[in-house]
Formats: sequence, structure tokens, C-alpha cells
Amino acid sequence: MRKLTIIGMPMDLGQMRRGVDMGPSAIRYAGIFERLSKLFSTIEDWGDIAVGRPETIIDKQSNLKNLHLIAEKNQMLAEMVDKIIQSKSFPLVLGGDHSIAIGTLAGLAKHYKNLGVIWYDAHGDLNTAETSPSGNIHGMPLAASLGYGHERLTNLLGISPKIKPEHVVIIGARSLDEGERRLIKELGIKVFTMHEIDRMGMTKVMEETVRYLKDKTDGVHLSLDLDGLDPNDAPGVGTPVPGGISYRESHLAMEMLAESGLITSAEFVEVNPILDERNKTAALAVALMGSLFGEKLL
Ligand code: Z70
Ligand code: MN
Ligand code: MN
Ligand code: MN
Repeated sequence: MRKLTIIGMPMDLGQMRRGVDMGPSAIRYAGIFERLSKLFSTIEDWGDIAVGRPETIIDKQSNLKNLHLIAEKNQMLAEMVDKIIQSKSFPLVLGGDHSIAIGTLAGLAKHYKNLGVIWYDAHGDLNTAETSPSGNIHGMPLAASLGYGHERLTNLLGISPKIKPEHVVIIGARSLDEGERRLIKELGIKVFTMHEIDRMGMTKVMEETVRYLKDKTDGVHLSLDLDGLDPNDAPGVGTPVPGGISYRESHLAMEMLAESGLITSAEFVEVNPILDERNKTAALAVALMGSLFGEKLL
């Protein structure tokens, strides 16, 4: 049986609402260990990376918020993810805002030359300093991993780009900025917006996702932003966008990924317990992990 290693990244510096740094605690409190212990022979918890919570510093040259600290902390996360893979374990990263994907993907890129990425999110996270309406780096990790953006964010571990556009699938998009639309078209990135999910149904979306990534990748990372789900099911996120993926569709998606056997690493991000209702969003994250790792009713 497989081994799982959990690492927490309590970072809230990629966006402007405090509280998402408590995501790893909230997810642990929701019972991650108990839930997943039946599904792995060994679970290790390496605790949280020390991030700190200073006030926002805006980089004068780039206008990016907390650029240098985010780059430094992501470097540490990248090294941890690298170590987890070296220990032959499945890396599960708990966020933190989505800027942490920059570190996760850097660590993974050291091991996978053709890493697939499933970006489950209301947003594209494909902004750069030039296109970002906010200067918030949590709106940039997918662009940075594709090699677009500030050098401090694109060049972690000296690998750039980390991933190729034809290995990315975005699921759940319903809020994209102009520059993100342009990049999606320019690079031909596969996107299942809410329109496609409604039209085709989640079953077909996941079948196509698996088929699209299966033969051309040597590993597939799931980067799940809880704001991909509908705010009724996941209220504890910094940027709720109505009309999202349902609780049931999301479990189905995770179950189909479990069946595919494709997923080699995962991260769950943007859980903000301050904005949550009785830890509902963290509990949802843990339930989705159960399905992702092969929990079955019968
Ligand atoms: C917007 C920006 C974003 C997550 C919000 C929002 C980005 N596109 N990402 N919540 N996870 O500021 O770039
Ligand atoms: Mn995101
Ligand atoms: Mn998002
Ligand atoms: Mn957000």
C-alpha cells in the first residue's frame, strides 16, 4: 500500500484577506488523519512550513504584493515536496492561498519532465504582473509555472517552465481576467468552464480530462482551489464566485480521478476558516480527499 506525506503551507501573503493561513490547522482539525489512515499504509505529517504573517509589502518595481517573501517561502515548500517524492511518498500539500502552487509545482518539476496539472478553480490564476488587476500573487501561480511572469516566481529551483500548456486542464472556471483569456487562447490551454460542466456533465468532463492527460504525462498533480466549488458548499474561501461546481459533482470528479490511478500529488488551497461556517469548507476538503484516495461506500 501507498505512503502519504502531509505538509502544511500556512501562507496568506498571496491575497489580501487574512485567515487563509489557518487553512492547514482547519483541515487537520476536520479529521484528515482519521479519514485517510484507512487508505494508506503509512501517513506522515511533516507539520507546517514557518511562513509568518507580516503586513503587506509592495515591490516597487513590479507592483507585486509580497513578491520576495512568497518566492522565499515557496522555495522552502519546493524543497520539502522534493524530499517527500525522494522518500517515495505521495505529497499532499495543505494551503494557504493558491500562490503556494508555485512551490509545489517547482518541487514536482524536479521529478516529472511531463507533469500534468488539473487546476480545479473558479479562476485561471494565469495573471502576470502586467495583466493582474490586483497585484495578488495567488492569481498568478499557473502562469508562473508555465514560465510567464516575474523571474522570482518563474525560476524556482532553476527550472522554467515547470509545465507545458498542453499538459494543463482547468476545471470550473467562471471568473477570468482579460489577460488570462488571451493567454488561454494563445497557449491553447484546455479549459472546462462551468458552461461545459453544465452542458456535458461532470462524468464526460472527467473522462475527457483523463483521456487528454493519460498518455502524454509522467505524473498528474491535482491543484484544488476550494473556490472552484459553489460558495453554498464551500463558503470559507476568500474569493467566492457564484454558480460553482457542486458537492456531488466534485465527489464524482475525485472518485473518477481515483479510478484513473493518474494522480501522483495533490494540494488543497484557499480554505479560510475565518470566513467559514463551522469549519464546513475544511470538512469538505477532507471529504474530497477521501474520494480522491479511493474511499468507497461499499
Ligand atoms: C483575480 C486576480 C484569484 C484565487 C482569486 C483573482 C484571482 N483573477 N485566485 N482567488 N484563488 O486577482 O488575479
Ligand atoms: Mn486559485
Ligand atoms: Mn480561485
Ligand atoms: Mn481566493
